[in-house]
Amino acid sequence: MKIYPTQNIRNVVLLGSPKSGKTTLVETMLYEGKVIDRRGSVEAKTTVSDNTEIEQIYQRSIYPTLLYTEFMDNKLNIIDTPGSDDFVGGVISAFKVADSGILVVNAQQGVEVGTEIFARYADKHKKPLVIGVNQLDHEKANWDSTIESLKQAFGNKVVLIQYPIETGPGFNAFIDVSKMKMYRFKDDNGTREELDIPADQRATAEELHAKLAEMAAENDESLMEIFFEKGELSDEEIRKGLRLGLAKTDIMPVFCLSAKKDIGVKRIMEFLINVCPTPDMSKHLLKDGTEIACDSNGPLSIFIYKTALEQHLGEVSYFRVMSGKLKEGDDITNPETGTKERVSIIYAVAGKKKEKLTEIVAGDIGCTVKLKSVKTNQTLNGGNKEWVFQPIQFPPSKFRTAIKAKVEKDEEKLGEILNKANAEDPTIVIEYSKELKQTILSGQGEHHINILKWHLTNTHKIEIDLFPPKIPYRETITKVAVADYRHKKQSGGAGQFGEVHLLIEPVVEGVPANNKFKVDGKEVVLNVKGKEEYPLDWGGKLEYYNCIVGGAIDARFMPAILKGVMEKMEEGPLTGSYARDIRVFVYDGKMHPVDSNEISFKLAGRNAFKEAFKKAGPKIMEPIYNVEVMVPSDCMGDVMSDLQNRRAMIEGMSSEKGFEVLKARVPLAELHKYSTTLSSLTSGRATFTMKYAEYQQVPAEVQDKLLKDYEASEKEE
Ligand SMILES: Nc1nc2c(ncn2[C@@H]2O[C@H](COP(=O)(O)OP(=O)(O)OP(=O)(O)O)[C@@H](O)[C@H]2O)c(=O)[nH]1
Ligand SMILES: [Mg+2]
Repeated sequence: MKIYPTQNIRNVVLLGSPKSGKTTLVETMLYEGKVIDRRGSVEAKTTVSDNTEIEQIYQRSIYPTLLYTEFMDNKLNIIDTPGSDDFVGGVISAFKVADSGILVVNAQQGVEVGTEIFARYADKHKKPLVIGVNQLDHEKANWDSTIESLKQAFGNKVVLIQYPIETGPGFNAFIDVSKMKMYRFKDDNGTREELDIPADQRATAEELHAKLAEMAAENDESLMEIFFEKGELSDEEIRKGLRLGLAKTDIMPVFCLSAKKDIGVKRIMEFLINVCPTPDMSKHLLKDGTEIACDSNGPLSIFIYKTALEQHLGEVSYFRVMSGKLKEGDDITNPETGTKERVSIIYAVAGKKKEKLTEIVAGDIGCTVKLKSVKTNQTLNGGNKEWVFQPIQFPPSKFRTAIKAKVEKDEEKLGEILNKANAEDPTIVIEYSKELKQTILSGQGEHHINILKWHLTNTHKIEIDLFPPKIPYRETITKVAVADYRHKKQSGGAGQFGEVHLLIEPVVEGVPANNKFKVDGKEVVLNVKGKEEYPLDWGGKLEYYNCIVGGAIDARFMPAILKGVMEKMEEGPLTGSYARDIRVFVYDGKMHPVDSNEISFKLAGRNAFKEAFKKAGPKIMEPIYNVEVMVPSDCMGDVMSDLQNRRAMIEGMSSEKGFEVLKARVPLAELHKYSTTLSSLTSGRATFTMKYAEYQQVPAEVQDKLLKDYEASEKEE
């Protein structure tokens, strides 16, 4: 393949709801670009893009796939992304390297929740979108309602470049109101005729053309002047206006497509080349905020946006050249780790098909293999450059599960593989929770995790169990209580003796500790001699007061008592969860001249604390999450009643362009597999986000159940 200069490269991400036809579209684009001479299909598991075993099993895209195609002396780097919300990480990483996108909309459905979500992400990343209304050949295709839903969702950004003469199986022609031509297709292989617009379509076409010219003109003053003067713009002027409007993400031009029948595909490719932004138009910032120009004569720098383990190749690193030129054999350095890497080979990529390049320039996307230690989101520079590009910001996870190898000897290997999985897909997060004593695996949804499970079983031959993760409950108290405990042991030689009297009360933020208390109706006054305050790793704090009078307990035993209390705070008296926000006043006790030692006081402190805790109106607290659900209006009732069954507090509802946005606070304990339920309630048409909010006391019946469960599990052990 020849070396394409920056101006002749277009980087385009394909986005859209599941099954809208992205993979089929890129297949046809490769065919039009003569990268392949026969088109495969998703059903036959023969597409270039969905080339992994797991994608073929599920007949859907799972990974973002890079595919080049050559057209009109330009190189198009297309990134085909998965439509399912579970794999959104791949879409987000594609935004980092693409300069524009095609939002593929299924003409059977019109705008779906997924369409809207991806458009939002594109907006956030300031990437212009072209809309491809696909599947117009399908008998259920509905052009008018699709356009209506597009206008509802994206308002007056939507501008028609084309419209079909007929939809359904008879779809074989559309009017292009930019070129003012009709394109008619003779076969399913993209053979087209360019014809004059038939008389009965002229009025509609002219009206839409005028609208298009006006929208194009609005992006530039000189165009505006021409438009007012002549009431018209030339083809070239319309292109210029659209190019400006697209770059500002002010317009979303709409095209007609049947990816399957190769109708409209060539025309959208021409538009990508003639009008869509070139790589040097995107802004790329370093971590320190400096903007780096995409200049092939600048210093060499590449950004790794994806890594993957591929058959026959090993570790493959996908990158965009951010600046300069990368040549075969170049040495580049990772400024963050100091690691030097040699690029022994460079490939242009069309899925599995890799075409060797001797050089690749700024703005182009490719891959290399066998780098020593490169991860997604890293920058590699030539010379001594210290450039580090801003990393891709992956969305927080919304599905948690505990994971364990079925046989213990696999645990170590499992850990290694999971760490690698995270390096390849940063939306897979692994964390060992010391508190829960579980390895917690998080991802974007159950399907996301199941794909990983499939790889563990099939690729790595490790059998695992997935099970609901424990909830990080907290324990606290609600009132004052006292307790005393004598630890005494007389066995053979030296005995053990320690007696501790203590009082506990809840820490209430903003209410300082007092020395007067009411305990069981009696007034108690303590003589506070010292106070220590300990913020706790798991949130909240412990305040520890020394109120000993008359030397009842030696000062040297006070740390041991604290240690005992702390041990019980770490394994709360109710359910073994962390305790928080408690004041402990040690006010009396007894020593033995010979038998008292630290261990005795630690045990006495621990047990006195435990007894007092149980009398002090103990409560279990649970983590509450802010949940925001985006749901089509017709599913609202089901989603709402499901949330209510999850002890949700509905906080608000608002309508947004055909969807309802529901805000609620939901206990984490009730959110297990929420993404799966939501998906089945709405046939995958809804989405949600969740974010930790605060700890709240659990309702009485939940507390009772937790206490019983804990008791039972203690007995078992
Ligand atoms: N009739 C018709 N069917 C199409 C067209 N494009 C795609 N399909 C079919 O729609 C289904 C989904 O197509 P894909 O290309 O896998 O869709 P996708 O958007 O890549 O789906 P995900 O990867 O799951 O997000 C397949 O059965 C295709 O054959 C089209 O233009 N017309
Ligand atoms: Mg696909």
